[in-house]
Amino acid sequence: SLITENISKLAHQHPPPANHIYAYGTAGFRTKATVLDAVLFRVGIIAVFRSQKLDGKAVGVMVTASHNPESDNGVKLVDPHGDMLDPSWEAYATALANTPLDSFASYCTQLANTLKIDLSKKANIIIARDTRPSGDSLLASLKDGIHAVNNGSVQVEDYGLATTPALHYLVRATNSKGTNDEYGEPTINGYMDKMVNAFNGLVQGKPSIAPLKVDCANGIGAPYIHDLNSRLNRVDAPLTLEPVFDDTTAGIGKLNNGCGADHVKSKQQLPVGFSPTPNQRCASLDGDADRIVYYYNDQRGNFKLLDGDKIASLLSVFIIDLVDKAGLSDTANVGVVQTAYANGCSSKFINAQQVPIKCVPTGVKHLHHAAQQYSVGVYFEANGHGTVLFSDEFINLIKNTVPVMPAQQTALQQLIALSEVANQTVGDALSDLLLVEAILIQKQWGPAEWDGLYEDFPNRLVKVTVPDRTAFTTTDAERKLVTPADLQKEIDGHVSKYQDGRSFVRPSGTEDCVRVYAEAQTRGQADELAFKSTIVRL
Ligand code: NG1
Ligand code: ZN
Repeated sequence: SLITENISKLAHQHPPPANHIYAYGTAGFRTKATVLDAVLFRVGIIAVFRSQKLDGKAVGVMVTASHNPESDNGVKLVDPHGDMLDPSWEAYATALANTPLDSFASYCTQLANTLKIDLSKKANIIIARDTRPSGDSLLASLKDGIHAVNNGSVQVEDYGLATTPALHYLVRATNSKGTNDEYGEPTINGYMDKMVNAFNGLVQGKPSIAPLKVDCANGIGAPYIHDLNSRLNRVDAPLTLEPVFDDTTAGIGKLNNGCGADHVKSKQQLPVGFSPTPNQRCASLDGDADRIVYYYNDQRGNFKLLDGDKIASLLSVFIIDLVDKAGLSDTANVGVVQTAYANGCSSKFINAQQVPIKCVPTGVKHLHHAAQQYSVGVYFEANGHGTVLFSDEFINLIKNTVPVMPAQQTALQQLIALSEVANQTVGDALSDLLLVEAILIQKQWGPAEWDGLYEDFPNRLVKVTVPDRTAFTTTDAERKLVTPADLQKEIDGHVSKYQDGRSFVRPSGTEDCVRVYAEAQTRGQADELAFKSTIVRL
């Protein structure tokens, strides 16, 4: 057919490198930018298929490698509701990426047949990228793929440079426009306005708090934080943002380099060359602004991290209190979703607030899915990726509850505002920042007061290269190894010697390594336990 010929012709302009195997993992395809050209072309095709399969609903494609080095890049697909690509389609994407050039076009038509996709249908693809220098040409390859299956009714909306969560928002807003549950105006302005207006409702008239230093990882977060700050100024909000590491000049190697959320969280250190004054509140975003961690130096100059677990704790305490004041504790269930990497002290703290915790395997889609089971589901990875999901039933409940007291009315209004600040599609550094700041403003708290909710167990995360990471399989939300046989027993043996000790080993879903995690009561013990788990015949 014409389309097969067209695909074949264009596919040959985007040949895959020899002997390279790709996998659509927890973060889509992600690797060195130099080997991604063919992948982007092919993702363009699968995006059109996905949209056609879903009656032309808009599907998103984000070109980013998040917190990875500037020379990496990646691509992930966003489903019409604004969430991650349906897992069954991850396999089709992987298969398409790995098909040899000569059989590629026929494989595409075969896949379309199997999936009963009508190639004459319309499709709508929304695309964006982060600030990486490779982004421009990869976006061009993506568009080539989209147009390879263009039947004349394939529509592409290119938002250029945008954050990952903004793209998720745009997809959901586009598809819900004109329906009963419109998500918001499908523009970047609409995205910002929705958050800022709701934030303003939460903090209006409250005394301002100290400015927040925001490390933008020299990425796409930088223009967004500048924009957010001017909007806050315009509405006279009690908050000012001071962006640092906001140089987005592409190709000079600054992105995520010595700064950003991943640097701060994994090194448990300040960005390089950054010296905040004692008790100054600071936050770091990652390269596509879907993660955020907070931190400060205490009076004695000790570095203190306020990671995803501390954010989840702050949020859940605040929300539980509001639900209580709204008189809905008996009808609504609030829950927290974490992964094995959540600090044991955070789990203890949250449990002590009578909030149930669910532990799920690493990967946003698992957290998001689990959080959807609650009226209000707070989910966070320790690394700072997370958000708060509000169920439709709960939103209806708070909108339809008639308050009998002013305090109840305020609580109901605040819950509605929170649901509008919180990105309902994916973890969002800007939205999370506004959620945290709204609570700190209401409580008039500095970072030390927030930190005082509980004290973390010292912990260590180590990367270990092994001959074959697929030999490592896990159970119990990745907290226990099933294979290699007997390894878990040895780890358990070590763990049992430490009070409050916890350690586990799991294969990474994004890098060719296994990760070893350990926590214990003291820094020395955590390091020792991590070391022992590392030498357990890995
Ligand atoms: P892997 O490589 O599977 O550990 C990492 C992060 C995840 C998640 C994904 C996707 C850690 C320990 N792991 O996964 O939390 O963010 O990348 O980006 O932080
Ligand atoms: Zn990211």
